[in-house]
Amino acid sequence: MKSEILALLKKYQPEYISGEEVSNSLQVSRTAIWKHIQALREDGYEIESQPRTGYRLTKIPDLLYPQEIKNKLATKYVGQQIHFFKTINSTNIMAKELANHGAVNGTIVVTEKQEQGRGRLGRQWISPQGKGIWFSLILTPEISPTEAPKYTILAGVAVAKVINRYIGIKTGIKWPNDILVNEKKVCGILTEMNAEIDKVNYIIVGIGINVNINKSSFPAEIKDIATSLSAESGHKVDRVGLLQEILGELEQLNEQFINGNFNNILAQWRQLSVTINKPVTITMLKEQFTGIAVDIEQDGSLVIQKENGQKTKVFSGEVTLAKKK
Ligand code: BT5
Repeated sequence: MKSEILALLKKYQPEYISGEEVSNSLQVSRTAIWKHIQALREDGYEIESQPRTGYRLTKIPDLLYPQEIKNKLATKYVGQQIHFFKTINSTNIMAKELANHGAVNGTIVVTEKQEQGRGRLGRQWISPQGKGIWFSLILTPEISPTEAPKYTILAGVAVAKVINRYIGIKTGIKWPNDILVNEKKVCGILTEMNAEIDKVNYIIVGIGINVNINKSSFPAEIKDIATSLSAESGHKVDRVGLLQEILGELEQLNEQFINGNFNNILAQWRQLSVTINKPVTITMLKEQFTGIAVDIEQDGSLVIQKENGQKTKVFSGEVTLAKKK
């Protein structure tokens, strides 16, 4: 009922709607309406009330509420089920729990703040309150475990394309999972899976985007490597709108992938990549070498041409781009 009342208020915005009209169209008592209005106010919605005129919505809070994300969301399944938390340890951890309990394909977990946001290999992902988009998408494609890394590629393309289009600033993808603006990291992706030997049960695509973070508020350990969309564009970014665009793009690319068109996604990745044709240093767990990143393969691996001309495929590791002279 609360969300139906909210929907009515939005429909009438910026005008008033009378208590009587709400009561008639939703078949609910005036006292119940008042209680729901109070609850909406507690959620951060600003609603004016006038004795004979009724109610008027004057401000929607800057929060990633499911009802806001779902409002006019143009997807069939991605983001149609939303689990929202004001604070959580990590959306990837919660997404795994939900997937283990049968969450449907396309479910997302979204939060305002992560207390144990995670990067790869147990690294930390800094996720301050109300300033970013920290979310995880659960997908259940019928693929083999070797195909899972393709989801990092797919998600990178989705985020980079949307930032270019929606915010109008130029992004690049650094293999395997970083989205950069002006050579600094604005987004990281953590793809995890649950699988048997030859079948994926589910994929979790965790995406963290620094949206409205002041450069000065990044902690010392990342202030030289991180940036945010507001810092780069010079204006505050509408997080709900941005997330809706990303969910739409993720669904479209996922459809391409499951219909056998991963090549199309790879072609877009090559266009957006800041790694291809660049001198790079690759750091793996036990090894480090340099070369030119010449291509990305179907399996999501990066092809490096070493100085002796030999080509080698890299499946995981850290890429450092040579500094511009
Ligand atoms: C990543 O790991 O870049 C993957 C980050 C994925 C975060 C999302 S948020 C929603 C979901 N839930 C989670 O718990 N995680 C996912 P990696 O490539 O390992 O990079 C981690 C490194 O990036 C850290 O060691 C820092 O150097 C740096 N870093 C940490 N927080 C950052 C931030 N907010 N912005 C930019 N860089 C950051």
